Amino acid sequence: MGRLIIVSNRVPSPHERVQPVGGLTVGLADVVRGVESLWFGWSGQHAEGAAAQDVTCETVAGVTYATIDLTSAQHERYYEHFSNDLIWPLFHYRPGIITYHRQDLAAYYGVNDLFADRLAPLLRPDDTIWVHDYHLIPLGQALRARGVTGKIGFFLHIPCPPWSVMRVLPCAEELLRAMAAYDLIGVQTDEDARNLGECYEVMGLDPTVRAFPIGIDPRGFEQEAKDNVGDPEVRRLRESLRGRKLIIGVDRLDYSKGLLERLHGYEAFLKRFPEHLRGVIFVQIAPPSREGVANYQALRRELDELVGFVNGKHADFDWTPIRYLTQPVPRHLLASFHRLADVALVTPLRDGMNLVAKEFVAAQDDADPGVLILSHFAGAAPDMPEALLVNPYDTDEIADALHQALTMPLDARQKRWRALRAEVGLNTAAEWAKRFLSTLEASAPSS
Ligand code: ADQ
Repeated sequence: MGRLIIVSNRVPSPHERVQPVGGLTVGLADVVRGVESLWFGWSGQHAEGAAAQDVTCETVAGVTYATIDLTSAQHERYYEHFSNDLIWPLFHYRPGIITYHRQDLAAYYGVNDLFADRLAPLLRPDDTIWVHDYHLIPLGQALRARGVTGKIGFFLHIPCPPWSVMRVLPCAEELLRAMAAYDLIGVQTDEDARNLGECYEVMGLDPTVRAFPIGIDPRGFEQEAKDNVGDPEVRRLRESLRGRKLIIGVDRLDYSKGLLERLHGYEAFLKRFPEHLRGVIFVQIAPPSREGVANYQALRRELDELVGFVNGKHADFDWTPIRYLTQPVPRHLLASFHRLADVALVTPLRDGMNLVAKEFVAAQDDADPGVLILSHFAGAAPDMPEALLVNPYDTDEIADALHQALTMPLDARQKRWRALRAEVGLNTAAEWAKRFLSTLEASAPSS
């Protein structure tokens, strides 16, 4: 095999290059070990004028990171508008909140063409190219137009809706036709694969679409959780609980994660099961993301208000039911926080996979495992039936699940956790990447 070329909107930050975090960077770090690799994408920086579009290269531990800057106009139209205010909500089954402008579509193609222009000269004929996510759907086609002949695969990290939702996108057929230029299209779940297959059937196309559910590095995360339980910050959390049960939520502040619905569910739980009042603490960690997008700003205001309302209504002078943190928490602390928790609330309204559910499972231990409450609408749900599965729109179902989790006997918790841990241990990030790449290598060459 020649080199492996990874392309994603954002290239890992210099810190992540040395110590990879998150499913994607960890999974790929394992695959790129021993293979000559290049990772291409946006630097995360803004710069104006022609200089912004020059490629900067840095090699760390055998991987070359090649980045370009974007102008603030490109960033706004390609990233904030088209990618995150149109494709993201639509693919998460939310056509009611999309915004579409033709100029944004033009900017989206413009940045994909720019990526192709800058990447093509760096390529060799036997390179294998793996493009990631919804920001870069037309990149494969753009590379082909520039004479690139090697294998090019694409992985969609977010859900894929059925044709009846997809067709709301004014440029749906154009984008799907562009996506069909890849030799292999990977999605998270069988449902996503069926939905995309249906779209292509309507269009009379038949590209290769397969499900490759992404995983985590469970041993690494478990180790991190164990290694840091003695950390002063983790001790501070433990001591502050004073024997109360800990319910944890960890998400990017995003409407797809069902944070408002989760808080309503927790409030219903406090009302219906008053025996738990003062006996539990819900720590929700939700650092803001995509703050330039209006829907995210509105959600943040609503969350501030709802947390204040629930705390004001149910708190006592020596107990507050919700601790709500919008500052990011370092990953090693997060792992140990998960380990301390008795229950994790993972209730997205729709999620490609949801790695937090898997991380919570990896961080627990057999002696006294916590319980995972998981939305049916997370891509992780079909493979995690031993979680307490809930419909996040049903606040009473969340309330019931919380009560069930907090009162579940040890042997039942162990039984569920062992099955979940086995699944998380089998389907790792490294396995995911290997499966995708070997299927890509075996795929028929594109015409
Ligand atoms: P995300 O929407 O970002 O990813 P998710 O998979 O849950 O969602 O999380 C990604 C990572 O970010 C996890 O490793 C998690 O620990 C970390 N993270 C999340 N919230 C955090 C917080 N508050 N503080 C610190 N770290 C936090 C997209 C798709 C998902 C899919 C992934 C991978 O939306 O459905 O699972 O890609 O394919």
